[in-house]
Amino acid sequence: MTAVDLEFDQLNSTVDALRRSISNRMMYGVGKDAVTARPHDWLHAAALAVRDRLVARWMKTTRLQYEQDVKRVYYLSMEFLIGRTFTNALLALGIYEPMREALAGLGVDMDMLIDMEPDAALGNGGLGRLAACFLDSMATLGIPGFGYGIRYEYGMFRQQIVNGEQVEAPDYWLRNGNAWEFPRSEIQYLVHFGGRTVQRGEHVEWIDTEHVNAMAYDTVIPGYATSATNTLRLWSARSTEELDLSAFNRGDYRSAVDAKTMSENVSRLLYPDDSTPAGRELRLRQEYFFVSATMQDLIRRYQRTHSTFGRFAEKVAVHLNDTHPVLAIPELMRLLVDVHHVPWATAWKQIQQMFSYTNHTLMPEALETWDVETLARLLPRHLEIIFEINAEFLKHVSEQSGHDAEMIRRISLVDEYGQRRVRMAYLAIVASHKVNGVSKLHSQLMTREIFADFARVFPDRFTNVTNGITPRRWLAQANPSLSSLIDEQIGTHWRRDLFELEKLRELRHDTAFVDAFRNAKRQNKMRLAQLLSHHTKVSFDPDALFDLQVKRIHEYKRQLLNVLHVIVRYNQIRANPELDWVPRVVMFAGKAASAYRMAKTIIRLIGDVSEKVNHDPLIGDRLKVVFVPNYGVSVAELIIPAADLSEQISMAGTEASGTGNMKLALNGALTIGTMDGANIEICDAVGRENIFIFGHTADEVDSLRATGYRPRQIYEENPELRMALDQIRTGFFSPDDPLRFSDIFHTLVDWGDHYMVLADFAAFAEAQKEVDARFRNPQAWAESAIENVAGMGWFSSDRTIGEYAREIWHVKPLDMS
Ligand code: 26V
Repeated sequence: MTAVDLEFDQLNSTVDALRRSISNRMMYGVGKDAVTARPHDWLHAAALAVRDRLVARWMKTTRLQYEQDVKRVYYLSMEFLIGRTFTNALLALGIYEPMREALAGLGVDMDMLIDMEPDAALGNGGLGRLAACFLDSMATLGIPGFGYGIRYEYGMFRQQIVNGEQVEAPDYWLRNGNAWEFPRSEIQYLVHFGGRTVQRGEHVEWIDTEHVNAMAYDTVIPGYATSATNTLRLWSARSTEELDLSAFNRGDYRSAVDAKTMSENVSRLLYPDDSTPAGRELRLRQEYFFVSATMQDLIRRYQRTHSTFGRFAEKVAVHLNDTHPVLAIPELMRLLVDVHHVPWATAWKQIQQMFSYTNHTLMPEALETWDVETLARLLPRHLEIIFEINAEFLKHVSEQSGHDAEMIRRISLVDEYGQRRVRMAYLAIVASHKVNGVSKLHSQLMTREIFADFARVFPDRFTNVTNGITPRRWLAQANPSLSSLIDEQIGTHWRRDLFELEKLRELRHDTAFVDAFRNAKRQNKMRLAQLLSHHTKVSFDPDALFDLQVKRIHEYKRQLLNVLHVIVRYNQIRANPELDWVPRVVMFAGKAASAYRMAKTIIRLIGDVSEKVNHDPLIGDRLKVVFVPNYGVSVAELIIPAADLSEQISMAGTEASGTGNMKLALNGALTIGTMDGANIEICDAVGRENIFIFGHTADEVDSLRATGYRPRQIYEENPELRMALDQIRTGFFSPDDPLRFSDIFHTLVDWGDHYMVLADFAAFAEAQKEVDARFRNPQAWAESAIENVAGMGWFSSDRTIGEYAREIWHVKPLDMS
């Protein structure tokens, strides 16, 4: 920051200045008198006062970007799981304490305001939260970047547990307005659907379409301790139809608004399903809606300072967060070729230089395809363009590697078996100069399995960039007790350079530090225990081992493995209550996709097991089981700092990376995990002796499957496991409905146990014994926990974004001086 900026910031950061701003914003922004203001009004006024302070930085950044004619990154994502903004912005600006005082001076409790802000939950899980961490890091590093997505009116559903079952409630997060966004009614683009194409002279025209307007809403993304900021631009659908007045006058109110409502449905709702390519047509409309507006917007921005497309690829990088924005490729081709009359070959070359793509999952059912008929009806011109790209690509491949008809069929962008479908991931690969996976293992498996043919055709295209998380939100903000201790020891710079945490390693034998470290954890556990007791009417011992599995509910993540172990443990304690058990609180949290039956049954099982265990007088504090409802960013911020143990137990080869694993380790939890995703890299970083690794590796999973996996045999040969499974099957936990969980039993024992829960059970139980043994020795446990925190430098999303910027986007930080 320059001296002038600093002085300006300091003037604005005093308690007095803040108090004046809040009062002003209450009066002129909210339009209320402090005397009648309600809590929401205070939140709004305070947020506006904070936002005002961001705007000066924002404008400066934008001005410098134009002056330096920088290359910009367009990060396209259907999801941004931002969470709350208030605390994050206060910390970025360095005005957290002054704001607290200013509000107190006005008679307002800041903690109450913080808890009132709704989460911006515009994402499902890992992929959406990663996008949010990336925005934070891009801004902090001064990388000129824009997030582009959809301003869903309804975000991720709120999860309620009613009689043990997940019930989804709509999340109307905009109910009380959103102080952080700037509506840009002057920035609107027409997005077309349907119609047909005609050849006019040399050019193709797309005509007879229906359309909807995409209107921009901008949110400032502050960088931490820098005046650099970025922009998150989200599109909202606005009808091009006015109200049908004659219908209205006839009293036909429904049809008067129907057309308008229908077209505006495009940005109504986030698809709350990350396991099936759901929602079909409306989902496709969403995808096209957002990329069309985004491509029009980036062309307009480029053209403000350039009169030809000659330097387009030098100035623009487009990143596809998974395949959901892949239609940006044919859309940009269409705009360049049909509208701006750039020659096809030139346009295609530029696109290949500009685009890059991240794959986030190997699960075959999550790989997007769209059927040719639907595309032909909704986006006829794009389908033509895709066919053309495919023809050229297949020609290139057959020239290169001969006419291997089988190979050509396999890699065609159009799957010709049965109903013809376009494979969106393949289109992304062909159009991108770089394709990356999100952990070392995932990137390897990607080129060995799902994209093996492409890796042979384009060997230099595939790369790895291991995920990361922002230390600002996930340590500084979520865990003030630990971060203030770290500040005392090594200063505050770790927020910008997470490798600084390595300095903690040498403190692991320093008794004063170890005590303080344990005390910080204990404080977090007490806070959580109180909250949970309040909600569940069950008491939790803050000295018990807090064991957390928090993530979407999915069979591959194997919450069932964890539950089975809980049941076995429960039976063991009942059989031998006199033994010296390490007391544990096992917590689960996570949402199930609304149509995913098995995931919902798993939630039900956790609930039924916890009912039984928590109310069994023989058990007492030795074992407690909790399902924490409505897992999301804010709940994560509350519970992750309280964890002792982090469960990362997916079947090896299924979890692309995981990012919760990083958040938990950064907050001093030890991991029990398989050699999957980023767990492998976490193991390298923290040391094999500070993590509990168990189970089949990805290669072992393959060979076990190849030689014939027989789960029933395991069931028959392991009496403890058999008892637990029989209890599930016979209604021990669901006496009111004994067959409730019989599908779980059969899935594991008779129907192939696809995710090899039983194959890893014994090893998991052994590893859990080691966990207990380590926990009995508080000194040893604390040392390992410190090693975990100290080793997390690599997992900062600043490191991740640095790699993307250098290796993939070829962009440099803005010069802020
Ligand atoms: C698919 C779909 C299909 C249509 C409906 C909505 C929807 C939403 C998301 C997805 C794909 C989910 C993929 C995903 O979240 N992958 C996770 O990405 C994380 C960040 O890279 C990674 O850490 C996790 O391991 C991976 O599961």
